[in-house]
Amino acid sequence: MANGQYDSSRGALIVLEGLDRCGKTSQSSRLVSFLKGKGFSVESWRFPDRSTCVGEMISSYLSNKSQLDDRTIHLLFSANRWEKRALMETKLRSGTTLVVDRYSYSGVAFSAAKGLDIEWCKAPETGLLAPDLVVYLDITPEKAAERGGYGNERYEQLEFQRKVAHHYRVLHDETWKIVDACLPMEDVEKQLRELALECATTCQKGKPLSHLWL
Ligand code: NYM
Ligand code: MG
Repeated sequence: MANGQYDSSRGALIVLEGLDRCGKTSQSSRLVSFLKGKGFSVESWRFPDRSTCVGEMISSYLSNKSQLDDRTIHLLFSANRWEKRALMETKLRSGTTLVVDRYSYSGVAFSAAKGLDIEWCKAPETGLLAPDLVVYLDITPEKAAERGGYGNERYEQLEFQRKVAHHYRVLHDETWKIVDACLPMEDVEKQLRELALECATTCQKGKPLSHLWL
């Protein structure tokens, strides 16, 4: 009988990353439905979580209703993850899988695209829970821009997205699963399902939780 908390069954932390308009949001809701259908307890999360006080400040910044210094907004995005960290751990340990639309990698890639030092950007993320799976929905900034256009939020501009794409390339490691986001939606969905199922099953068997940065 396992008595240590580290060898008990748990939910998986699955993160979807990518440029704006890469299809993360649609794919994450499809994936959640699929995993539910397979009998997993699963929730859909996203960062920024705009429902908190910190999230409201972020939302107001993104919609150009407020101005903030680049480092200040960076730390707010990070604080928005920290304020959800305890709940995240509770959910995972109680067996709920979380499919998360953006995480620390967005935090670093978007802020580094403004010229902030990448190591400085990573520092406040240290100690957050490490994802069990990072799927990068790969699309060129040009193709993403063709998809029904961007909204009016800050960062949703081709030139900026090119810099973000560059920083995702710098950040990624061999554990990331890269999925071609330009494939038909059903093909992207199928690849995500396979990756997520394998990951959720491994976590069910008691894979230990770990922390950023790996
Ligand atoms: N974003 C998101 C950041 O700049 N830093 C972060 O830590 C996170 C999580 O917020 N353009 C940016 C990326 C997006 C924007 O996210 C809003 P979304 O997924 O479009 O709501
Ligand atoms: Mg967006």
